[in-house]
Amino acid sequence: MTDVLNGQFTINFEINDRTKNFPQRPVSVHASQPELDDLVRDGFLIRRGLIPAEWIEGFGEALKEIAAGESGKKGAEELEGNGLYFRSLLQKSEAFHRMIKFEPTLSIGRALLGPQVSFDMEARIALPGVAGAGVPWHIHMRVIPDPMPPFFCYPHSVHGLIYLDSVGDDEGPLCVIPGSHVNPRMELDGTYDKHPDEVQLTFNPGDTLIMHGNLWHRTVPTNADCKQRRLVLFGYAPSWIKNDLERGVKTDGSLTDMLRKTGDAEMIELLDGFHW
Ligand SMILES: O=C(O)CCC(=O)C(=O)O
Ligand SMILES: [Fe+2]
Repeated sequence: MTDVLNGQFTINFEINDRTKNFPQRPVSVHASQPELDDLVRDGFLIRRGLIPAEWIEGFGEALKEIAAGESGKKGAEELEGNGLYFRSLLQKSEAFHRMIKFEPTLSIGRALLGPQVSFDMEARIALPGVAGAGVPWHIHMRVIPDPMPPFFCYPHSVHGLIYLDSVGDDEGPLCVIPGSHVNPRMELDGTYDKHPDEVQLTFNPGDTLIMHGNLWHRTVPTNADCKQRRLVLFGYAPSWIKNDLERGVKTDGSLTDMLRKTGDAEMIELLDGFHW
C-alpha cells in the first residue's frame, strides 16, 4: 500500500452550478497518476489484498444468509453452467454498506467518471466440485448503437470484482483483453474462445480488480476439483444518469408501478432507465 499512498494526489473538481455557488468536490485519489493512466489505457487495475480479511469474512457470512433465503424463490438466479447471482446487495445486508464510501475504490471511480457517482453491488458464486461453471466473453454495457448518435452518452462505468476465495486453475481464472474497453464490437460475445491478447488472472481472497465496465472479460470454466468460488461485484456510474431521484411531493409510486406491470419492454425501459 505504501507506494499507493505516496502516489496519492488530489483533484479539485468544481461543479458548474452557479445557483449553488459552484460546489467544490475535491477527490483525494488512492492511486498515482501513472496507475490511473494505466487504467485508462488498459481498462483495468489490480489491487492485491485490498479488502481486509475480516471484511471478506463478513461478506461471505452475509452471502451465505442471502443465498439460503433466496434459494428456490421466484427470480432466484441459479444459472446452469454459470453459477448463482445475487443482486442489489445493499438492500439485502448491511454487511455490504462499508463498501459505499470505501475511498480506495470510490476515489478512483470519481477520478475517472467525475465526482458524482452512484454505487451498487452484486455477487456471483460458483459451487465447489461443480465442473463447467463459467462466464463467457462479455462486456457489461451492451448498449452502443451504430451509427453513433451525436449526443450519445457513452456508457463509461467503473466496475470492481472483489474475490472472496482463492481462484486458481481449478476455479477458473479471469481472462481480460487489455485495451478492449474501447472496442465494443468484438466478435467474441458469448464464447469461451482463447484470445491471443488475453491475460489470465488468478486471485487470493481480498484481491480486487477495478475495470472499465466495457472491458472484454471471461472466466475459464471450473473443473471438478474446484473449491467454492465467490466474488462480489460493484459498480460506479455517473449518478446524474439515473432519473429516479424523487423530488417535490412524494407519491406512492402506484401509477408508474402499474405501467411497469402491464407495460411492454419499451415501456419498462422508458420508466426504469438502464440497469447494469
Ligand atoms: O467470476 C468472475 O471472475 C467474473 C464474473 C463476471 O465477469 C460477471 O459476473 O460479470
Ligand atoms: Fe463481467
